[in-house]
Amino acid sequence: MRRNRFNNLVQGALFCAALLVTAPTLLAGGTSVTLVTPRCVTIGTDMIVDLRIGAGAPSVVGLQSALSYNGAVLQFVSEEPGDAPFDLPIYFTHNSALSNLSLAVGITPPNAPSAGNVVAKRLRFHVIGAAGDCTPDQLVQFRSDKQVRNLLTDSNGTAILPVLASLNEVNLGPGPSITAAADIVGEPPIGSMQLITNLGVVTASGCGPILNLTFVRSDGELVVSAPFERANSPISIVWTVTDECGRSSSDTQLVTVNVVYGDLSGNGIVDAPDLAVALNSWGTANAAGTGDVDGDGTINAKDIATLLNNWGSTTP
Ligand SMILES: [Ca+2]
Ligand SMILES: [Ca+2]
Repeated sequence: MRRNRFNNLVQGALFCAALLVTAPTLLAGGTSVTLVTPRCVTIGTDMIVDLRIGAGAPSVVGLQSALSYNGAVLQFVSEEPGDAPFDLPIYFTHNSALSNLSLAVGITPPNAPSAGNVVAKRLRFHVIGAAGDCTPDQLVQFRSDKQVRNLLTDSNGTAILPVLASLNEVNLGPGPSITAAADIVGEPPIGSMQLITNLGVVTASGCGPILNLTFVRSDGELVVSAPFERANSPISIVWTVTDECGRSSSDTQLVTVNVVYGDLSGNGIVDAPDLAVALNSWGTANAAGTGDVDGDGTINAKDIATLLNNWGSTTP
């Protein structure tokens, strides 16, 4: 089975919940910082910002950060501890008028320094306003401040440059959802073992504005509307939506070609008229699949053999 891109059948309720954007930023002093920020968030939800020190940091014992946030969208709620070994709050200030935060945390001596890959501090915000157009701006970002530099320190209090730190805003909004259309049971036209059918509407939601919709058909067809062959019935279609937060959800639709295998004449039994249809189409291929019992695109001895193998079978 192969995975196919399918970008134009998403209909129904789409809403903007969050948008993950990776924007490399370079601060003064060679500080290398990556912001991963959901620009779109749902009003009324909370958002957690992880202040994470990157992997491979050399013997860190302290972190100092100056941050600012978009006060039109976010309301600062609380500071929360990071993960071990960062157990030592040093200072924390919040200036609500300026939408600024300044903080420092550390490791209580004589505990061992950290090599990074750890969340040193968590910040909780409440979403009070719409983030607007989901363009790649950060809602929370490092601030340039002469008094409070963004830096990591070692056990001598010396700054470690480049700082390996990032802000990861964890979106707590609802994940994506997807609902495929109802299962289909259909009869192919007389003379054919293939069903051509409208699959209906797939409804998907998630953080946007762009949702990526893919499908996998169990018969390996790459075109979702390709005919469904009786030889492959029932055929499953697994629909998957992936939103801009990288989260996915799937739903399955089943298509059943409802005819006894080989009944080209449509009278409910595999019999002599079916043989006549196949022989009349011998050696040809046609888009409607007339006479093609096994669905391989040509009418030949294999179709006759399949007919004979099913001789006398009836539609239940
Ligand atoms: Ca028949
Ligand atoms: Ca055939």
